Amino acid sequence: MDAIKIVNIQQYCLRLPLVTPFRTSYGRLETKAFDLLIVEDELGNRGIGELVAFERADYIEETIEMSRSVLQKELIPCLFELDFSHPKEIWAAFKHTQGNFMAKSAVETAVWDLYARRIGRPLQKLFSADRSAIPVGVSIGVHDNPIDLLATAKTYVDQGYQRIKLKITPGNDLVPLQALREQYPEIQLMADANSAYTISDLPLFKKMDALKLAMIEQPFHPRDYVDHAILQKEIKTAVCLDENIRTLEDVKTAHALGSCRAINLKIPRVGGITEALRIVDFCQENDLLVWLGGMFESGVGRAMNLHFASQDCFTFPGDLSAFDRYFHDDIVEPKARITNGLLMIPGQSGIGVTWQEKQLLKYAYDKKTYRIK
Ligand code: OSB
Ligand code: MG
Repeated sequence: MDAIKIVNIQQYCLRLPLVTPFRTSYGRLETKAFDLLIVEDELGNRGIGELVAFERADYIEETIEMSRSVLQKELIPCLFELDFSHPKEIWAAFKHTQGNFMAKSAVETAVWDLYARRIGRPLQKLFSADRSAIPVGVSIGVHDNPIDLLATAKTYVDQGYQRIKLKITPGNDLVPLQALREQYPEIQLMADANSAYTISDLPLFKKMDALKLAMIEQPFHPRDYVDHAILQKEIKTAVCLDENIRTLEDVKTAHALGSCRAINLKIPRVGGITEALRIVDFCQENDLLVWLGGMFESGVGRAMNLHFASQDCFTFPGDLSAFDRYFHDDIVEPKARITNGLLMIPGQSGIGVTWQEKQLLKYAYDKKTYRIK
């Protein structure tokens, strides 16, 4: 194929209110801000990607304003200079920009979508995936009391979610997990601490070990590998890393030290699809359970996640929910809905969803255009 050239990028800055505020060990989220990047090639093909970074630096360091600045000053100029034949070349072209994984992912995933549309194939085929629907899980925020929590969980289980992840925070952990386990003796249940604990909480995690949890996600500091390894040796339950994992090198470190047995893989947190594919390969070769996480994506990020998670190796249900678990409305068609406990992979070419500018502008508070010089 001839060289592909990106000639134009449109950036829409949007906000969508959440259906219910989401509480974690680090805070409370009521509205999700995100940008959509629409890349256009020399033939007029288009692709779309989502910048999922948060407004506050509370989950990881990168904020949406930092991502926008790096996109404008480094990544977009770099992309305009590049002639490429396959989207996996983008990741290497960005090597002189350190970090800023979500910024990189926003354009890199847009180019993957453009490429798949350009060759007229669903994105999943580029990963040799062909499942048309996948089982999914739900991530539930911190609740004040177990009665409300059990009611929330029931609405999700009744809708067909096949796995529950509960956010825990010191003082609100063992009791709600026990309540969920009692109500659902067999369900795949796990906890996500978002780094709120230290190794001095080891006795607590030993108690959790009795609850047959599928895994405990990110109990300790986002830079810690040593204490996670100590914990993993002391408990039967798998430890899963989320915030720690930005690159394949981080996964190798975790594996070498025995810091975890599972990886929550988020494409934007590792800088895009190319790095995510390398991580999947490593995990499979080294017996690490890898599964797909989420960050309150809109329909664009979710469609991309669905295509990626349709690979056969993703056997553990991801943090991939129907649009209405997060938002009242969505900006793409078709909107993701649960049927028989499954989410469909949108089947058209690229990420398989379409967007209307009118729908983007309804939720946009800013818009920018970049053109090749
Ligand atoms: O820690 O996995 C996390 C959402 C935002 C940021 C971090 C996390 C999460 C979730 C929700 O757990 C996952 C989802 O359903 O999108
Ligand atoms: Mg997490």
